Amino acid sequence: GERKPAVAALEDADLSLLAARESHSNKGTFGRLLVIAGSQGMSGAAYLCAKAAYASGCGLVRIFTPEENRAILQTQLPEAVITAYSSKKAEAPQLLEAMSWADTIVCGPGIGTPDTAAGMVRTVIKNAAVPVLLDADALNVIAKDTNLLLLPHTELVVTPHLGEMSRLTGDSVAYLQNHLIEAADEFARQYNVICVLKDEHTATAIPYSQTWLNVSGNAGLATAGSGDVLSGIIGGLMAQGIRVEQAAPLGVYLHGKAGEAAGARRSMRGMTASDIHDGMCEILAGLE
Ligand code: NPW
Ligand code: AMP
Ligand code: MG
Repeated sequence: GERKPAVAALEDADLSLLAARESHSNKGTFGRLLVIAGSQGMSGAAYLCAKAAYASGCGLVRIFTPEENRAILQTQLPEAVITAYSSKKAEAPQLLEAMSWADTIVCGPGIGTPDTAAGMVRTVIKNAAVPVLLDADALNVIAKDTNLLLLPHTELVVTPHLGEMSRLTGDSVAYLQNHLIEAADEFARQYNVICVLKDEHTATAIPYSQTWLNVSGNAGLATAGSGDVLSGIIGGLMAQGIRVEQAAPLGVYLHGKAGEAAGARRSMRGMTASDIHDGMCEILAGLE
């Protein structure tokens, strides 16, 4: 029968879910995030995601990316540690080593969908011992074999936009747009994942529990790389030890607030995904 999920919205008062930054601390206190992202021609996705994780307060970010991206990422984001894989040898042993270092894994922004990317997604789902967020091309890989999500897995967050969700479920974008909450809720229960179904008002479904409808944000967020920033924010919150069921809706809300701050400074038309990083700092500064 029809099951109507309970829906609620976060508001500014809920930003208190971000506890004060522990003063007796070091970078390890704030978590290690592995970002599996980027491909040749898409180093930007890795940059935007990793930088957003730092902007959320994460202590250490390591980027797993093709060798071609090493120099550019080290230059753009010297704070990140780079583990680069070469197309000349198998990446799985290197990936498993990097995964064993991490408190949380984000996989997918800009990885493309060739066989190497598919192999990495499979390796992550099958072998991760920590919470995982799957975004972008990781979802496009899974769309070709949704049974991957039925494998035993650690806590999983998926962050599809409507195009990606349409590939995952076979539903049309128009249908999903009109049934956003139900679609997120059904997917969450079917695969036991937290489903962040992104649109103007993103729905975040926690399986067999609450579904959140986001109210922050603006049309300035409709820009290239905006979703890569979101996966970095949520991953960064998860790595800091915020419970996954809280990190997902909180990250979505913060991303929206950061977008509002960026829009106010740069205009909704003029802002780019990088401005969302600055917006994050502005919002977080207001909380400290
Ligand atoms: P339309 O026709 O545009 O309205 P794809 P992608 C639809 C990386 N990036 N409501 C959309 O519809 C990403 O991380 C790298 C309705 C279109 O059909 C990925 O790995 C960047 N429709 C990879 O690129 C910056 C919606 O979905 C389709 C919708 C490909 O990701 C850019 C487009 O989706 C990018 O982030 C909505 N709310 N949202 C870089 N600089 O390195 C989406 N659609 O084909 O999955 O392409 O999202 O660009
Ligand atoms: P992606 O398509 O993966 O780059 O993700 C886009 C991000 O921007 C998601 O978090 C969306 O919820 C957000 N977004 C896109 N368009 C809008 C809009 N018109 N209003 C508010 N948020 C949006
Ligand atoms: Mg995206």
